[in-house]
Amino acid sequence: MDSARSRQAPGDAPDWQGWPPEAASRYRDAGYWTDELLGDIVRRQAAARPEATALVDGERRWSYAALEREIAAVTRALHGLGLRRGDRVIVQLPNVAEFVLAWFALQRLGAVPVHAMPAHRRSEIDHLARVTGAVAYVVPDRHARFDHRSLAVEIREARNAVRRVIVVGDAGGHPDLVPFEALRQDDGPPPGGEPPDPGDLALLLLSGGTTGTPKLIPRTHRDYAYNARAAAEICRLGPETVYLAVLPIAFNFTMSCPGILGTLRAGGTVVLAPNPSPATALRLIERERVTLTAVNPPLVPHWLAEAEETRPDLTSLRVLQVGAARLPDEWARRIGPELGCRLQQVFGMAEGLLNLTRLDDAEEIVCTTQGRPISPGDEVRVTDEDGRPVPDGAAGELLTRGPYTLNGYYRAPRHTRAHFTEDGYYRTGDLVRRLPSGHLRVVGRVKDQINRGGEKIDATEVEEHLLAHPAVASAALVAAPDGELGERTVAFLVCAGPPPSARDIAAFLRERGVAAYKAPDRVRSLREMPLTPVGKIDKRALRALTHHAAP
Ligand code: OOB
Repeated sequence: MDSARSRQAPGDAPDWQGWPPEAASRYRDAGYWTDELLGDIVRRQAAARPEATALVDGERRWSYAALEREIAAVTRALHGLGLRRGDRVIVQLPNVAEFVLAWFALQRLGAVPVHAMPAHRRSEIDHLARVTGAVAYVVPDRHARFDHRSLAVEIREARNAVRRVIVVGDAGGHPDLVPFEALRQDDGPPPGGEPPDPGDLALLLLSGGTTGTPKLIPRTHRDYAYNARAAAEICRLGPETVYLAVLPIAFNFTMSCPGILGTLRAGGTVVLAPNPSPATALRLIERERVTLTAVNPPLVPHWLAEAEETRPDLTSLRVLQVGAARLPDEWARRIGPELGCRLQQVFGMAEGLLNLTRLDDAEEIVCTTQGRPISPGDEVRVTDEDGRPVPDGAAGELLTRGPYTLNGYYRAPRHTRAHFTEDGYYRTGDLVRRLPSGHLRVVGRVKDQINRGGEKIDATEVEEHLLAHPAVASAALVAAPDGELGERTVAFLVCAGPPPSARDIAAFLRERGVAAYKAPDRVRSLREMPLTPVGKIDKRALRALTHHAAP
């Protein structure tokens, strides 16, 4: 069954909507969908090339055979903790090997990792726990000067369903926290239990969101495996590939575009960067002879400056992928000459559709477009405000459906209805121009979202928090253009008394458990909000004001 899937009582709404049967058989016939399970990726390579290096994390290195042994151990241990097929598990880890171990172990059990970002705090995690009914939560001890153990204990107290908290690092002897180390020691026969079906829910990704709270994106074994495979073919990955994971592993870009899954599927080596600093990354490229890596646009000028200054040996690097936000054409043109590698632009979304420039595209296309869809099965429409297709070259909203694009959000039927057409196209909210070659240029956005250098901020979500501030009577968050990040956030507030400063607001949001990157970069107070003729806050007028906003 490929349509609606549910583990709920009959009569309840399904958790998520799968592909219509007609599309599903088309994708199978075309060979996009196979019966490959995500949990088998490492197992297969361990049989083919046991000695080859699969994973590098600092001084720790795993051959495929060693990685396979560890994944098997963690799988048994998680089974021993009671995790079963269909269980949701929040994984909030930085780029450490344990992410990879836990993720594949969960796949083997048919359990579903929920990809939280390391920067998420109580507000976001509590929401994920509530919506998914997660039964476990995997955290680091501390990361980026934040103690995740105390947050985990809080979540466990608030959400009864969260029975297990697993800590990578020092669990501090806390009785409710299971040290990850204990899972790695396990040995014995493989756990029994029903294996997952390729059409099962395999993971839940977070959407940038557009209406209040982050929405969850259901991805199945077959669509996610296809995503990784198709991207890996275009990037020509093979056993000689060495991929450096710079951006968070939890991000779809890093995980499967082609990222970690594409590289491991091809028998290559994945190297984890402990932080996104250019010095760290460039040293790792030199030391590990990295051939492919991926960054967001704000990192590009820093990489160029670092390379110029320290002159590392980057001769191994074949391709630098850049995506998640619009890369300015001028930066794009500097990458080839200054880093000595090929640029690949990546325009993707957790919801599915992935666009890549090709390795043999003309220089001009690579520097000025954000790529074209990776699959012949991707259907793309560019439409005007009334939903009518616009001619090539004209700007319009990008709509899409295809073999690895969702058909609806997880447990969010109302949101789903608002973001899909009758005939199943996902409304991306991105404004693009399509060239006759099929390449897309991203020229704007119709969704109420701010893209802060690749980090997506849902305006409504932040506005709801701002309105909870006692001094704030009305609030609107908009993007202001920024030379470094592309966009920064400006909060316009109408206040009853003295307006809070940006620092006051940041402290207030932190207190509410909101991730720090969502705090407005600037706060401006207004006597009243500009309104549209129908009485909504006029964000266009506010955006115009940001050009004069004092820092
Ligand atoms: C990636 O995924 P998300 O889910 O964090 O964000 C998706 C949104 C897109 O709808 C678009 O608004 C924006 O991010 N975006 C870009 C872009 N790549 C993504 N806007 C302009 N130029 C680009 N190259 O961001 C993502 C997922 C997989 C691979 C790469 C990025």
